[in-house]
Parts: sequence; structure tokens; C-alpha cells
Amino acid sequence: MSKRVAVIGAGPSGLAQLRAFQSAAKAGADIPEIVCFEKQEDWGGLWNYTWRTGLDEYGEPVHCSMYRYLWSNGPKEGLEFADYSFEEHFGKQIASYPPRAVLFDYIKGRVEKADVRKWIRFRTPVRYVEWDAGASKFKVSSHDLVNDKTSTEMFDNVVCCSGHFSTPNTPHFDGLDRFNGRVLHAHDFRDAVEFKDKDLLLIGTSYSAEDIGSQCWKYGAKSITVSHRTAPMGYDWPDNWQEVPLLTKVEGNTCTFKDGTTKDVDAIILCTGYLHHFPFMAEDLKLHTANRLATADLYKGVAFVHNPALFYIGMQDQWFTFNMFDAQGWWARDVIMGRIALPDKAAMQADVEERVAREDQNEDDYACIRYQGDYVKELIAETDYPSFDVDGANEAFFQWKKHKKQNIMTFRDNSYKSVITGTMAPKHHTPWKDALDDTLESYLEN
Ligand code: FAD
Ligand code: NA7
Repeated sequence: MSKRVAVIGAGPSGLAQLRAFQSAAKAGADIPEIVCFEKQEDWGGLWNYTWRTGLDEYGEPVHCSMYRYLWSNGPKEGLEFADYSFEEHFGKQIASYPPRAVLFDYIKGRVEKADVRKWIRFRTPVRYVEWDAGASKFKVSSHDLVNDKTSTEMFDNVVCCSGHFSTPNTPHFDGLDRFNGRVLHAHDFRDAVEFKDKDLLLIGTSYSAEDIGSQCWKYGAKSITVSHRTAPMGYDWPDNWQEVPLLTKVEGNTCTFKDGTTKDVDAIILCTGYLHHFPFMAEDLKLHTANRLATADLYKGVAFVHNPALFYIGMQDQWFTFNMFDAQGWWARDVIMGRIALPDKAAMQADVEERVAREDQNEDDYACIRYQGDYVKELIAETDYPSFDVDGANEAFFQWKKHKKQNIMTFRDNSYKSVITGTMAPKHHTPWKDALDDTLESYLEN
């Protein structure tokens, strides 16, 4: 096939796309030439941990938003690859909430086996993507950081897999500029030990606030105060943890909240989410969407309706992750290879509207999980991605939510059944709150 396809990013989404093409080639198909551009020195996306924050050694914004001691925030049974089980990778079933290093190893295992590293140009950020209407191709400019050389090439398709949990959303609060402690965004949080014996204020009530607060609690913070804009998280928190209304002002170290109460703190962590940010996309190719399950402007959540030679993978808010990116990658592959035909623009826009309207009817998180599970089912039914028990994965998420409600500091001690191999995960050898060593070696000592 003489087509050329550019994949932007070698995180879980980009790697799903590479694996999709490799699996077609393995089955005897004539696949396009694939070039994957990755700005980091290694693959794995957010799972590729670095101590660095701010700018990296080449002056590029650091992509990593993960931190030391991060353990999976959902059960691994919800994200397992249908074509590469945990048992295949580790040679045995492992416990259900692996630390980052374990999941990083698992992500790498599948693509090492598929031998797709040769398609990736590391340390090569994409600088600009534009559509050349005359040639009916994309012009992609990239920067080889190591040799400090920029180049421009033509591609028939672009698959954007650059992630959307890396560019921080950083609201301002009155007095932050005069605060006498450290202010940081969750993106720059690296090590809970830094906050041992400190009084902390976290702003936001989603995964970052819940997990960074829990990490800091586990590693000895003196107190955790979480400030909410909409509603408190409402878990049964430990005694030194409180939830308060939104921060209104900061004076010295004293924080005042909407209900007039105050708290003196040593550090403030903005757990206020991330922006979908594509500075390298020409305006007519740029995705503008909120962080939601039904993204704007993506037919089937993948093909850009204004130019469907362009695909975005993994741009949804996420219950499902790795296996959803696979479903999307396989589906985009089949469109690119002419196995799936796209309807006209009006029909694609109607599809987007229908998804948005249906998401708006979801009454609770359980309905949202089912909604995203149905989406995964819909895509895999259209490709040869191995079908798996999506309802079983939904069930693991339902159990996870119940376990969190029962006890937010022990939910990671539970085990679930693999929907790929049917094996029950073992109980981990140490309760999460006492397991201070997050290495792969320690986790696998079961
Ligand atoms: P990313 O992992 O962000 O990868 C994007 C890649 O694109 C990166 O390698 C980046 O360097 C590259 N890139 C970006 N711009 C360019 C460019 N211009 N040129 C070239 N390359 C570029 N999910 C779970 O399933 N379980 C969890 O426990 C979990 N915990 C999380 C914790 C945190 C703190 C965060 C932020 C996210 C977490 N997630 C978790 C969700 C996470 O989004 C997915 O697991 C996954 O990493 C998304 O994959 P991705 O490939 O879409 O994006
Ligand atoms: P999320 O899930 O996007 O949540 C962002 C949170 O920040 C949410 O609670 C928002 O409150 C809050 N927020 C956003 N802007 C503001 C302002 N201006 N003031 C106060 N609060 C604000 O991001 P996370 O980082 O928690 O999670 C992202 C991913 O990282 C996730 O998928 C995990 O896997 C890890 P709201 O409820 O909208 O009022």
C-alpha cells in the first residue's frame, strides 16, 4: 500500500494504533507506511515517569503528569488488552491495582512483542500539521531534537494520539501570588514525601484530588483539606481530612473558603484538571472539546468530521482506557485501509449530536460506565479486534465504585476477575496503605 500514515504520540493510544496496523500486517494485509512521532525519549506516554517538571532538557514542556507511588486508580480488569492478557505478560495472574511501573511494563510488553518500535521516531515532536488541499495530503512538520533539525513530510492520514491530561488548567484565586508556601498544579506533583508533616490544601474533587490527597495522607501529611467548586467527594475520609467549599482568598498562609471558614496551610495543589491542547494543529484541524464521553466533532469518537482523513484517539474522558484506545485504533486503521466506509459530513455530524444527547441523559456514573462500555462494544463489532466481555469489565468498574464508597483507603485491596482469561486476581500481599514500596519487583512478590 503506498499510503503514508503519521501517528502523533507513542502513549497507550498511539501504541494501540501501531499494534492495530501490525496485527493487520501479520494477518497478511498490505499496510501503509507508518511513522510515529514521539516527543519523549521512550514510549508509554504518561506512564513513562520522569522526575522532571516544567521544561525538559530540550526546552520542551514535560509531558508526564504521573508521580511516584502512583497505583492504578481503577481495577486493571477494566483496561486489560483483549489481545495480550496480564497473565501472558507476567506469566501469572497479578493483583488488581498495579503501581505505575507494573502497568508501564505491561504496556511495553505487547508492543515489544509486536516489534513496532522501529516505526517510532523518538525525541521528535510534531510542530505543525496542515492540510494541503491541492495534494489531498497533510503536511507534517516535526523537529528532531537530538540533531536539532526540522523537516516537513506529506502524509495521507494523521492519527493524533497526543493525550489530554498533560496541559494543566490553572485557575487563579485571589492572593495566590502572595501565598507564603508552595503552589503547584497536579501536573507538577511528583513525590508525596515532600509533604510529610505539612498541612495541604487541594482544589478540585476528581481523580487527581482524590489520589494526590490519598498519597499525601499515606506518606504522612499532617492534614488534607479539599476545596470544591460544585460538590464534595463525600467519601468517609480519615480524621485529618476535611472537605470545604471553594477557596475565595489567600492571605499569607491563611485560606478562606466560601462559607467563611479558614485554614492555614503550607502548600496548595491545584487539582483542577487539564486542557485539550493541540498547538501543533492548524486551526481547521484542531479539536475543540470539553473533557467528556461524547467528544465534539469526532464521528464514532474518532474521525474528525471536518476532515475525516484525520483521526483523534483517546480524546474522551475515560472510564475505559487501554482497551478503548485499541477499539479506536483498530477502527481508524480499517477506515484508513478502506475496510470501513465513512458516511457524508451531515451523517457524521448527526452521529456526534446523537452521542452528545445520549450522554446528557446519563443519570449517574454507573450509566456513564455502561455508555462508554457500549461505545467500546460498538467499535469492536466493526473490526477484528478480539471481542471480550465488556459487560464483565463494566461489572469490575461497578464493584470498584462500591469498594471506594465502602472505604476509600482500602478499595485497592480488592480483587476482580479477568474478562480476558477468566482468572480471579490474587489478593495483594500488603494492604495499599502500608505498601510504601511501589516497585515492580515488590508488587510481583505475591
Ligand atoms: P498519553 O499517555 O498522554 O500519551 C500521549 C503521548 O503523545 C506522549 O507520549 C507525548 O509525549 C506524546 N506527544 C504529545 N504531543 C506530541 C507532539 N506534538 N509530538 C509528538 N509526540 C507528542 N488511566 C488508567 O487506565 N488507569 C490509571 O490508573 C490512570 N491514572 C492516571 C493518572 C494520572 C495522573 C493521569 C494524568 C492519567 C491517568 N490515566 C489512567 C489516564 C491516562 O490518560 C491513560 O491511561 C493513557 O495514558 C492515555 O494515553 P494516551 O496515549 O491517549 O495519552
Ligand atoms: P478532572 O477529572 O477534569 O477534574 C477536574 C476537577 O477540577 C473537577 O473537580 C473540577 O470541578 C475542578 N475544577 C476545574 N476548574 C476549577 C476551578 N476554576 N475552580 C475550582 N475547581 C475547578 O481532572 P483530574 O486531574 O482530577 O483527572 C484527570 C485524569 O487524571 C483522570 O482521568 C485520572 O485518570 C487522572 P467541578 O466538578 O467541575 O466543579
